[in-house]
Amino acid sequence: MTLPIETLKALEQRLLWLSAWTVHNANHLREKRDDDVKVGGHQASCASMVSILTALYFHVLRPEDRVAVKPHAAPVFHAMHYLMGNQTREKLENFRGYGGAQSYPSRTKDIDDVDFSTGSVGLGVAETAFASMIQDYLIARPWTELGSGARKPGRMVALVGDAELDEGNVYECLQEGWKHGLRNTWWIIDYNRQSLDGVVHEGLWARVEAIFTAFGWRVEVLRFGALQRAAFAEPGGARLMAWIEACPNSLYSALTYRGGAAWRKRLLDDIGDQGEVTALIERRSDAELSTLMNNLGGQCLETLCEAFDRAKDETPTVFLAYTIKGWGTPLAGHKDNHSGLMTKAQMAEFQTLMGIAEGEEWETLAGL
Ligand SMILES: Cc1ncc(C[n+]2csc(CCOP(=O)(O)OP(=O)(O)O)c2C)c(N)n1
Ligand SMILES: [Mg+2]
Repeated sequence: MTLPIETLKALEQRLLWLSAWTVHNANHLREKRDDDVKVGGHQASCASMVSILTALYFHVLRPEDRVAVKPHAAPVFHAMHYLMGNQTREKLENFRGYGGAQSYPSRTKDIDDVDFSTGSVGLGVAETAFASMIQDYLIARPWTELGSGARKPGRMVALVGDAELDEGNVYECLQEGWKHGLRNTWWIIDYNRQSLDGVVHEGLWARVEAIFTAFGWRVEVLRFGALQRAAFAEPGGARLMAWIEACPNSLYSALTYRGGAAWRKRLLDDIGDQGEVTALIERRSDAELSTLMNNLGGQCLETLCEAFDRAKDETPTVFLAYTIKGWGTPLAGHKDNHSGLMTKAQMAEFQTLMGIAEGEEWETLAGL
């Protein structure tokens, strides 16, 4: 069964809310023990991946597939299982506490069916490729469940933070995979172009594309969302597209953080023409302009679902999904958002925006 986009959108918004709330509760509401200096958690890292997880889990994943979730997206993974009844409110309330849901997905400590433990960046990524090679080894042995056909082979999927590509083991495993005819492996890169303490180098995507192509992978670059592509088709749209393509990562982040009015000023300064381009920009309110500029490929459910549907054969595939760190929250694009937390005031504003009534924060269907 395919869920309609509106349903996927509602699920995505539930994941955005619940992951942020879980971290907020642990830091600002839960009673602290004397030695709890800081609880932590990563609201912005979660936000950049909510659309990807939604499209993957609720549109394309099959029971036989296995997933390594980027370490800092653990709250999104837990939120998803909470919605499905596989995670408890008690464990979410105790996030990062003793016996609570883990800050990085853990096979031994979490109860919500984690496939690969992650935490050390780059490790979960490589594990999926090796898991796929082991799967092929088993398929070739008739006495195994996979070999006899009693069990279906699955795809091994890694949800990857862009800074995970700094880890050397990723490249060791690309080479090993090439030697062994790697297949049934997907890596979905959350290309928010922000790491722990800085902006990712300009033009990394071109290097990524070249490396993966060299090792026989299919590369799917998901740069623009459906709203953006529709705007590019309007008169003057080609100029807007060219501007986005040339925009440095640091400027895109800064304007994202500052919002619609800042986008308008900068775009009019740079490409305003008193003609088609100006009209395209002026047709939109500040809020609409901000939504448009935030609608990158990795934050667009239609774009993600279509790309996943296209990757039908066994070819190993990397999806380079452009995202916004902190998407949909007041942390979007802020330079210190990696372990930054929404303040109580920002959270209250975000709660209103999400339509969550007071006292219903943990309700699975709140805001719907
Ligand atoms: C092996 C290893 N080195 C360093 C770290 C510290 N560390 C935690 S998060 C992070 C960067 C995360 O950036 P990115 O992968 O882009 O994820 P994002 O939060 O932007 O989605 C680093 C280096 C780690 N967890 N593991
Ligand atoms: Mg990043």
